[in-house]
Amino acid sequence: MNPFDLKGKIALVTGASYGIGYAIATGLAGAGAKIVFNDINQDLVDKGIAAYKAEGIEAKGYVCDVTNEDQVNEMVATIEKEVGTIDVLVNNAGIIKRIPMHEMTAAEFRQVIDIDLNGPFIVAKAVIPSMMKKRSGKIINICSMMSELGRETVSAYAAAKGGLKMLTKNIASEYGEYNIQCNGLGPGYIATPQTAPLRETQADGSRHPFDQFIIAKTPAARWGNAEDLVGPAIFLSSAASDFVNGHVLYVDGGILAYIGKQPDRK
Ligand code: NAP
Ligand code: GCO
Repeated sequence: MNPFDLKGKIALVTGASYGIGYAIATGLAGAGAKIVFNDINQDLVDKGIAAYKAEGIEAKGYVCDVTNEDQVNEMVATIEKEVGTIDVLVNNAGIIKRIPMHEMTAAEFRQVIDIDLNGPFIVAKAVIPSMMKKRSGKIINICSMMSELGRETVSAYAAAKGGLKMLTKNIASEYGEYNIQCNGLGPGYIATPQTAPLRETQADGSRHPFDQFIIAKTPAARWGNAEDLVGPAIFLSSAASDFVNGHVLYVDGGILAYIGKQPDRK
């Protein structure tokens, strides 16, 4: 029996029209899962469905704001009626606001916390009852380097992702007896639209200072690609991880292990 086989499983990936969510969903489909996903508006959902179809994946897409409990409950009920019980939830939807904390408004802080922390709570809460009945389920929360580290301008995001790490451990603790495993996936710095501003080529043609910084901080000496997350996501979604619970698997090229390259060392 192949422990990584997802045939017969239904996986919900939030915010998965593109970016990391899309790559993870495509990978889970490649391992045999049926993909359902949501995004914030119909235009994104339609684009996502078309992109999955181009990959030969018949994904079902739903318009749903993960911060809206009524929308989430309706989406989960519709999926359970139209497709079946959700076996795997990947809480991927998220935003970041890069603003110095003393300039950030409370409303901006709350918006990041709402999407990046309250959203995963709301969606996990909606899928857990059916997983409890089935006595089986996988919940994967997309954490971050900022679940462990801080940096300038990302106070709200770090607070949310730090909280998401602890929400992951608490879901693991509270629902492990129902054979539900909840783990985090902690991407390092990944080349997606969300990090595009950090990789922009400068007017003089040089690399963005932050781009150079990340290369020096990463033993792999490169930014990650969304595809680097697929294998770890399949692992955490499959029987291969049935005794892995409450863990955050960092997929960061080694950033968290490394003090960083000495500036003048070639
Ligand atoms: P992305 O390119 O910005 O994609 C995020 C997706 O989530 C977008 O489709 C976005 O829709 C959607 N979304 C935003 N708010 C939503 C809401 N309220 N309800 C439903 N969907 C919503 O981001 P990404 O780089 O793929 O990141 C995906 C996840 O990985 C995020 O949780 C992020 O924090 C995390 N992460 C990213 C990196 C990285 O380096 N890229 C590293 C570590 C962790 P819109 O297009 O409308 O915004
Ligand atoms: C930033 C980046 C990071 C990445 C990711 C790192 O501004 O520092 O956006 O936060 O998105 O979360 O793991």
